[in-house]
Amino acid sequence: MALTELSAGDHAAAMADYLAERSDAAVALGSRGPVRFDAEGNLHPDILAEFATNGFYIFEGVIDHDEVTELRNAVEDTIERAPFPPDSDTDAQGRPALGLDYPISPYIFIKPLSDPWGGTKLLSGRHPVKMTEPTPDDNAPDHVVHLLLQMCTSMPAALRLYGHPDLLSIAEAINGPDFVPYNDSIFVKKPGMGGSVAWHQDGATHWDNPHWHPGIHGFNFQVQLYPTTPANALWIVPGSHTEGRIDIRALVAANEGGERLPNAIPLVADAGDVTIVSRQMLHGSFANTSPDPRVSITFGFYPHSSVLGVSGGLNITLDEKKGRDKVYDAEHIRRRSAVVQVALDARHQARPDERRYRYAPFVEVEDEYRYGPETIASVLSDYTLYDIAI
Ligand SMILES: O=C(O)CCC(=O)C(=O)O
Repeated sequence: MALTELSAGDHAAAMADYLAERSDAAVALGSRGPVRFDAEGNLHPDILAEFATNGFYIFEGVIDHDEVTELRNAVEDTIERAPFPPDSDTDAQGRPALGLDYPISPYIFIKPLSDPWGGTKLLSGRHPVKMTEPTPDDNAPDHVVHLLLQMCTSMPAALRLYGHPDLLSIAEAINGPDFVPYNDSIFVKKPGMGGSVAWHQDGATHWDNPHWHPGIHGFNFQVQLYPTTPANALWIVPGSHTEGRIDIRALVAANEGGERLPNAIPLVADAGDVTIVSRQMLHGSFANTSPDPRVSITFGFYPHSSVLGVSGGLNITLDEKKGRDKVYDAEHIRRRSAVVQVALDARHQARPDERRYRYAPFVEVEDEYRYGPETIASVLSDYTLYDIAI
C-alpha cells in the first residue's frame, strides 16, 4: 500500500524499521558533544574538522533548563496569539492576533501532516519531491502552525537566545568575525499533526560560482526545545554538503524506499542541544506521526564574502515574483546584522555575569545599538525586510 493511503498510526508503523536502522547509524557516526574552545578561546579544531567532513555537529547541553523553559513558554504564547482561523485578525480568544503590524505574517499555517513545499515552485522550487502526507486523525484541526517567523520582534527570550555568546562564537569560527545573518524561523511539529519538509538543499545562489566551496552557503543552527526522536527529527545525508547541487528528484526516484533515503540519519538531540547543519546539506523531515513534539528555533549565518554585492538566488517571501532581484549591499547587510548586536546586548542586560560576545562589525559603535525602546523600533520592528537569502 502507498504510504499516502495510510492513517497516521499506520504511517508511524510503516516507518519504524527505517527509523531504528538509521538511528543506529547516527549513533555510530557521532559528530556530537559539548561546545569546546581551545586555549585561545576559539572553537576546538576537532569540532571544526568534524563539521567540515560531516556537514553537521550536535552541541550537547548548550541551553540551560531555565532558558529552555522560558523559550517553550514564549513559543506556546506566540502560537496562542496566532490568527484563528488563519485569515482572521483575531486569535482564538478574540484578542487582536500577533503580527498585524509586522512587515510579514509571523505565522505559516499548513494542514496537519501535510508537506507544503514538496513538488511546488515555492522557495525557489528547491523541494522537488513531495513527501508522504498521511491522513490525520478525525479530531485534528483544519490548520496547524508550521513556522513562526520574526521571533526577535515577538519573543524577547528568542532575541536573547540570538545573542548567545557560545552560538555567536561558533558562527565566528565557521564564517569569520564579520559573519552575516540569514533569517530566523521556528519549526513547530506537534504530535500527530506536524507537517514534513521535503528533501532539499538550502543554498540557491553559488552552485556555479567558480569559487564554490562547501561552506559558501553558510550554515543553520537549530536550538531544540524538546528531546527529538528519529520520528520527528530533522534528517540529513552526512557529507552531502560537499557534493554540489544534487538531483533530488532522480535520487528519490532511483531509491526503492522512495523518500526513505538509505544514507540519511536523524539528528537526535536533547532539549537544550543545538545542532549546526551546512546549508548545502541534503536534509528534510517526515510528517510527525509520533506522540512527541518538536520545536526547533532555526537561524543561520553566512561568510560575509558570500553575500556582499550578491543578488539573492533564494526567494523566501513565498511570493514567486518577489525577492530575486535584490542585491545585498553593505548598508543592507549592516541593517540586518544590527539585530545580532542588539540581541547580544539584550542578553547581556538579562545576564550581566555571562561572557558577552563582541561582534566585530559593531565593536566601535556598541553604544548606538543598546537594547531598548529606540532599537526595538529602529532595528527589531521590521528586520525581516532585510533577511538575506542566498
Ligand atoms: O526542521 C525541519 O524539519 C526542517 C528544517 C529545514 O529544512 C531548514 O532549516 O532548512
